[in-house]
Amino acid sequence: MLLLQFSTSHYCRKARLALGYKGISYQTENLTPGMHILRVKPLTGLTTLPVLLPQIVGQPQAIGDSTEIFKFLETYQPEPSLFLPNSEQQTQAAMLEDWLDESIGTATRFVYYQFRAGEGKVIDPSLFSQMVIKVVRQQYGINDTTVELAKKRLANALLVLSMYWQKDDYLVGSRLSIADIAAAALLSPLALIPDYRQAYPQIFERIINIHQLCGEPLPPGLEDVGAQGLRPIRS
Ligand SMILES: N[C@@H](CCC(=O)N[C@@H](CS)C(=O)NCC(=O)O)C(=O)O
Repeated sequence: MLLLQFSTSHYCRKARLALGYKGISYQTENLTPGMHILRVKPLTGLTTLPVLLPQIVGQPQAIGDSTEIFKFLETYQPEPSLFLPNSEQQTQAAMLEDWLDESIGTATRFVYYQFRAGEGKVIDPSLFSQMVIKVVRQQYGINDTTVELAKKRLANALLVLSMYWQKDDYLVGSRLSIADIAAAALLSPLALIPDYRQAYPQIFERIINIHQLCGEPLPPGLEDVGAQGLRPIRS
């Protein structure tokens, strides 16, 4: 299988976590933002990444959108399952995943690019990096006002997710689901922002655990913490 991705995208990380959890071997092709449309739109009709190309006879040529990739992977290789056996719990996990995709992943993007353009400029002050950040900010309408709204949305989400993850190791049910994977991927850009790291240590502990369960390298900002070893998820 081939995963078309932006190497730094948190939605592409989400797809990699699922592939890793299922132990499916795949290759990645990193696309250049802007130019990616030429490759992706004829395949899916969408402009977004990730896109999975199964490259297997009898399977679809291309699957766009991380949620659709989850569904495909679950049918293609049911075990280990990312869908919960209890249908009520699976519906709840799917609702959480959708909320994380549509609302929280976007809020993370706003807060992250605001940080990278300001306080976090030192991470990569190069002209190229700052130019990419500027284009992304324009593309998504990221400015002081929209960032403040995103921060409020995120604060609420982090409170709720901390509560869920503190009560149980998993957001829904008693094993890893699409909700945990979506949360781990879509909150991961916050690992580079000191305020979030200090305020929500247990969230980042969970993000590390989930990456380890999925065999996915840790996101920027967590590599060193991960090496020290954190409390494992209870079995
Ligand atoms: N709902 C989509 C969102 C994916 C998404 O927003 N991808 C961004 C990268 S993080 C993208 O491809 N943006 C480029 C564009 O919209 O042209 C999914 O889950 O796959």
